[in-house]
Amino acid sequence: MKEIFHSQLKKSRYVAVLTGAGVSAESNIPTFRGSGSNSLWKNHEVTQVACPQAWEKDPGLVWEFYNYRRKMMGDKKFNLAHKALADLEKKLQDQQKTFSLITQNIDDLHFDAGSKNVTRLHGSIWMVRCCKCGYVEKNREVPITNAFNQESSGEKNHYKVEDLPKCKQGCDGILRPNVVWFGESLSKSNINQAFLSAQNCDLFLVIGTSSLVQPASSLIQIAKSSGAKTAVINLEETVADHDADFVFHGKAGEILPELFSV
Ligand code: BV8
Ligand code: ZN
Repeated sequence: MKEIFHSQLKKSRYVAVLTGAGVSAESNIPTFRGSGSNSLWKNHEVTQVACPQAWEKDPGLVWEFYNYRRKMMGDKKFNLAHKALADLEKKLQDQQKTFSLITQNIDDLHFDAGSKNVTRLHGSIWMVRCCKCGYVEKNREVPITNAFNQESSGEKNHYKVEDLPKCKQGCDGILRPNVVWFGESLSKSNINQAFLSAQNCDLFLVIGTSSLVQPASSLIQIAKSSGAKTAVINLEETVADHDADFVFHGKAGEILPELFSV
């Protein structure tokens, strides 16, 4: 299987990649599903906190969730999986070939590893957006405001509006994480870029994702129906395996350096 994949990669002119939380697992960032994951936070399902309804009801709770994840992600480094993808992009560029990386992850570790052509389908945990004027800026402050210095007491609406980060453009709007919540649409430019990559590539790699979140997980079907060869690299079996031309089970940080060593 590896040899056939190597010859496929060698003759490929346009490689597109979709990554998920599994590529950051070896950087000690927990995944949402699968073994060793924890889709719960303080007994809240992630899909119940990372959504507009939760923001409407209790923005302080949503910020507590993101403050906790920013604190956990703040000192994490990219791993061999991120590095292998950045090296592959460089190699293909040197051969005048095309490489496009589409990620579902919001930790920005692909950028830290040196990847350049990255489409962040679900945004970045290190960007904030004003709910009033739409102003977007990078923000790496942990805690996000002093009020989040200590754990909440747990009762509803523990944090008040005055505790939340405010827009610095003078509109006094509240800042939210610039990520795509469940039930929110992805940015048109990002999803169009991702569809284009899936339609035009001749090799589509799906790495470290349970392939359950839409519309990201529809990309492999688009690639396949556009004639691309497809490969799934994941710690355990996923719903995308049965249709893929290549399947490699194991840790991305161990598999990718070998797979890309052509
Ligand atoms: C939308 C940012 C239109 C927030 C995230 C059909 C069509 C359209 C929409 C839907 C649909 N069906 C359902 C929906 C709704 C929903 C959805 O998909 N729900 C799921 C739960 C069923 N989709 C949406 O709401 C999307 N919006 O479609 O807009 C619309 C509008 C209104 C109403 C309806 C539709 C928006 C989705 C974006 C949500 N935001 N992130 C945040 O993170 O705080 S998604 C979130 O899940 C993360 O980004 C995460 O990356 C992502 C996907 O999960 P995975 O990356 O796959 O991670 P997971 O843990 O699941 O899997 C990791 C894998 O790695 C495992 O298989 C594991 O085995 C493996 N692994 C572990 N270690 C390793 C490893 N592999 C290799 N090496 C290792 N070492
Ligand atoms: Zn503003």
